[in-house]
Parts: sequence; structure tokens; C-alpha cells
Amino acid sequence: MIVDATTRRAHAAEVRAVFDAVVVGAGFAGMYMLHRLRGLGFSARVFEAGNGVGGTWYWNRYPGARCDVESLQYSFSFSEELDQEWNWSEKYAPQPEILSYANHIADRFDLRRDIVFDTRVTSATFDEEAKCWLTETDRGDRVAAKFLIMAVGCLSAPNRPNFAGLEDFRGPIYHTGQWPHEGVDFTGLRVGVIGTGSSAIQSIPIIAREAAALTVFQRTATWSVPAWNEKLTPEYLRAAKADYPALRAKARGRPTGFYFPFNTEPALEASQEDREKQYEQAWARGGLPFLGAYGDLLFEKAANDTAAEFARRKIRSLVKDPVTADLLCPDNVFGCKRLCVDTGYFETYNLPHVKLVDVSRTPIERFTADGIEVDGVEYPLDAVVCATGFAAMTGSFDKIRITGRNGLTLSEKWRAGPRAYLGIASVGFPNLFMITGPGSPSVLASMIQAIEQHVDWLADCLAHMRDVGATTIEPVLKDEDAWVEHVNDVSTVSLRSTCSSWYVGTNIPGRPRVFMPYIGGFPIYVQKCNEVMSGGFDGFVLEGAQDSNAAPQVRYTERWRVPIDIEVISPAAVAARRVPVV
Ligand code: N01
Repeated sequence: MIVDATTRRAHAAEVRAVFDAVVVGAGFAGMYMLHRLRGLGFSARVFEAGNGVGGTWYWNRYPGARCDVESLQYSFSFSEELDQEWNWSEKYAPQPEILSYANHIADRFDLRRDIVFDTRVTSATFDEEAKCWLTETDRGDRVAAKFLIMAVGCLSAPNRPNFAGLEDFRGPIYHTGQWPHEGVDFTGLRVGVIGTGSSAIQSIPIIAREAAALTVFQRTATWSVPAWNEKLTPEYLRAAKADYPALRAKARGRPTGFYFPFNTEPALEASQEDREKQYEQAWARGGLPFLGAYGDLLFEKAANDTAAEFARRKIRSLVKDPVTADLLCPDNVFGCKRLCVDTGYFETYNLPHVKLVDVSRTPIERFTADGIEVDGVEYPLDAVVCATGFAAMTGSFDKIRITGRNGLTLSEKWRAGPRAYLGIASVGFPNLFMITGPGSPSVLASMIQAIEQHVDWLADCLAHMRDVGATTIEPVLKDEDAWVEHVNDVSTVSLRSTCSSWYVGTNIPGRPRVFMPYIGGFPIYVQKCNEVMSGGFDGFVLEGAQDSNAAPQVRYTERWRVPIDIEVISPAAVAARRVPVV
């Protein structure tokens, strides 16, 4: 029995309604887009499949879910009042608190009245004559809008591998990305977890506390650094808030869009002794900033090997059984797949009722009525958790039939990999915009900053179209091609492109191998977006504009026109296209 976390409320379908914009999704991206559209006097309808706001933080309610960018930075930065009034309780806030924050945003900015919940967009078709999008939902809505804005998230289409015998299994099967709202009580049960990515790393230690027996099925061992999560004291919060605007501004100049100490020196030029000290300090600080211990860790394999060796020694020191410790030691590039951040993950394997099963050489054969079979051995289970990730970046687009000019669907256009100019728009799909789409920094930046920058840019773009009377905007093919080539090109400089991961789509068999997010650095990307706007939307065609030479007015993007942090992103690094993105 596959357990799904959906319930539905009554809904009267809207037919023939007309808006300036339809927004798909009411996560952080959809909410902020709605806020900006309202600010510009545009009418908008937001459709959301869940029955509440929050997106990722609405669906991913598995035990232990929390952010791994510090909460003080993993939050909206567009309102200083909001920054001052909201108090995060922990360095890395747990999912319920982030969801409360999302709800606070919805209430504080009065967003709910334009959001239709429990409603999934099924198709969107561009009407070439009327120059608008007709959007249809699974509740019978048929709504026309000039602009279609996809705020569907990068990691929101769950990957549910089609294991043989799934239907035979007698117990419940959960997916971390669609967790039941009422929670799950594993007390006294024999639980299996499939996968060892971020979701598994966070949930395994908590599930182990309840379960009578826990079996983890690991295909690829995972690099993880301790979070050292802690409560934030009132004194700490007061001091941080006294300087909040400065922190926000510093973050915008950083390759990842969030701030942490970064050492640009190369690991290979340090002595063995100094490296050891540096890694110990970085481990003691914990979290994603570990990758900022040296500037060459994601560019030079030999440098990366020094960090990998250090982290393997840590794993061996944490896990008592040497065979299990060996299995838990990854042999791929450190930080190649997204680095995980944990609390007591490796130590969990010291518990007598926790077992690790290697499925790297002999995959999961089948589900049986009573468990999972691997290499002829049946592991008896009462419940299974699939922590098997997502069809990243494009999965949520594929679920909607999006038809542009000449009947071409977006899925057809993207069959060999996504193609979008700046990760914002795609040729053949006029007036369709993506927030943190493929080809933008998105998942390689702090997500909320990446969202805000896109939304602010879009708000200025839409206002400009209104100013000049443009009916449509669409990228120019040669500019889109050049951007896609650049995104691909710059990815080859990073070791991140060398392994199989959801960044390149190969976590799911049959998907094309394309490095999807932009790894050239958040500020470099923002600079490009600013230049495109200052140049009158270079690389785009605006149809119907009465004054196509009018300079765009900068309304919301001003705060993104910040100097690049030259300590971290030197001109030499830019020239060599080695901008360290953690
Ligand atoms: O998913 P994943 P996730 N048989 O794709 C395994 C963000 N996030 O949900 O590596 C056996 O990373 C798969 O194995 P392999 C974050 O950006 C953030 O954990 O493909 N195993 C892998 O071990 C993160 O990167 C937080 O060989 C199978 C696992 O399932 C992203 O979301 C928390 C399999 C999937 O790992 C995705 O994370 C959570 C099969 N057939 C998530 N298929 C924060 O902390 C897949 N696997 C903020």
C-alpha cells in the first residue's frame, strides 16, 4: 500500500476567468511572486496542489526534516520588518517551524485570498491569437492569463522507483517527499529505508529511535558533515538582527547566495599538518561551509582527495564495526552529489538494531509480502520508507502538459535535456516564466535568495512590458542556445559534473545526462540578469511594444545590483570560470 499525503476540500471550478497572471505553486516562489504581482497592480490566480502553502516544506514532513542553510539566511530578505519580527529557534530550523514561517508569510501579506488550494494544474496551452495562456486544472478550472509563471520547485516530483512486487508488500510504503500529515508511529516496527541522500540522512537517526529494527538499503554511500545544530539564544538573535541588512547584502555577493567564512587558498599548497588543522576546524564548524575549507576542493581532484580522506577517517572513527564503516565510506568525489548535513547519522549504525545492506552491486530484487529481497536474502519488514529523491528540476514541468507555439510541448522540447534562457524562459513558450528553472543557480544557491532574485527580475520585466505595451516576450533562439552551452560548459570546470546525481538527472534511469543548475556562481548570474535588463531585455523579443527602445525602470531589482565579493570571486577566478560554488 503506497501511502499518499493528500486530502481535498470542496472547490467550485472557475471557468472563463481572466487574470494577468497564473502562478503554479504556492511555495516560497509562488507566494513571493504573488506578493510582487499585487504590488504592481496585476491580478493573479495561484493554483496549489497541496491544501496549504509552503511547497517543499508542506510535503516533506518526514522525521528530522530541517533546512541545512542557517535559518537566519534561509528566509526571505525582502522585508526588513519581517526579518526583525520573526525569531528562529534553532540554527537549522525544523520543518514544522519553516512551515509556520511560510504560513506567517501568507497571513502577514494576506496572500491566501488569491490562492486556490487542493488543485493541480494539468495543462497550459498558449493561444497564439489571443496571446495568452489557457490553464486547466484537475478540478475543472479553465483560466486565461497573459502570463504563466511556473513556481513548481526544483525538487518536488517524487521519484518512486518501480520495484518488482511493490503491490505484494503487506505493510505501508512511504515516500519522504509525500509524508502523511498526521505523522507515522514506527514504534515496535521493523522498518526499511531505501536511499541514503539528505532525506534519509536526516530521518534515519530519528526512525532508529522508534523502530524495533531498522534496515537501510544503500546504493551509494554518502558524504555528510555534522550540523552541530543548536538553539539560538535571544542574545544571539539580537546581535544578528542588529546587523541583519549587512548580512543580507554580504550574502548576495557570495557564490552561493549565503554567507559563511570561505578560505580561497588551495588545499594543495598547504602542508599536510595545516590541512589537517583546517579540516578539523571546518568539521567543528560543521555543515555545508565545510566545502569552504579550501578554494580548490571542487576543482582539483587531488585537493578533493585530501578532504575525502579526512572525512573517511571521521566516518571510521564514528562507526565501531569496521565492515559497516567501510561500506559507509564513499569512494566518489567529496561533495560531488550534494553534501549532506547530519545529526548523529553515522553513529546510528552503532545501534544493535540498525543494519546496513549494500545494494550497489546487487540491487533490490523485489518486494515480497513480508519484506525486501536482495541477492536472494529476504529482509523482513513491517513498513518501508522510500527516501529515493526526486525527478529534479524538470519533473514538475513534465507532469503538466505545457503546449507552446505550433503545438510543441515543453516535455518534447526538453526531451534531450532542458533548454531555457537564463533558466527563466524558453523559446516557443512566450510569456511563460520559470522561477529557479534549469539553467539558473537555483539549487546551487540558497533557494530562497535564488527565488527572490528571479521574482524581482520578473516583476520588473512584467512592469516594463506593461510600460511599453508589449504583448509577448520570448527568448531569441541563438541567445538561448548560447546560454545552454555556457551552463553546460561552465559545469565541466567543476568536479560536481563528474558523478551520477540528480544535478545531472541520472538518479533516474532513462533521463538524459545534462548538468541542470548554473554552477558559474550566483553573483555572476545576477550580474548577467542585470545586464540583460539594462540592455532592454537583451536576448528577448518583445512583441507589440510601442516604444521598444524605452529603458526598463528598475523597481525591485535594485537590491541585487551589489558588488561581487572580490575576496571570494576574484577577477582571475571569473576569467578561469572557477567560481567556488559550495
Ligand atoms: O534524494 P537524493 P533526497 N534503489 O536523490 C537512492 C534536498 N534536500 O530526497 O545515490 C536503491 O539525494 C539514491 O541512491 P544513488 C537536497 O538538495 C535537502 O535525499 O542514486 N536506492 C540515494 O541514496 C537533496 O540533495 C534537505 O545511488 C535508490 C537516495 O535514494 C535533495 O533534496 C533535506 C534507488 C536519494 O537521494 C534530494 O534529497 C532533504 C533505487 N532504485 C532533501 N533510487 C535539507 O537538509 C534512488 N535510490 C535542506
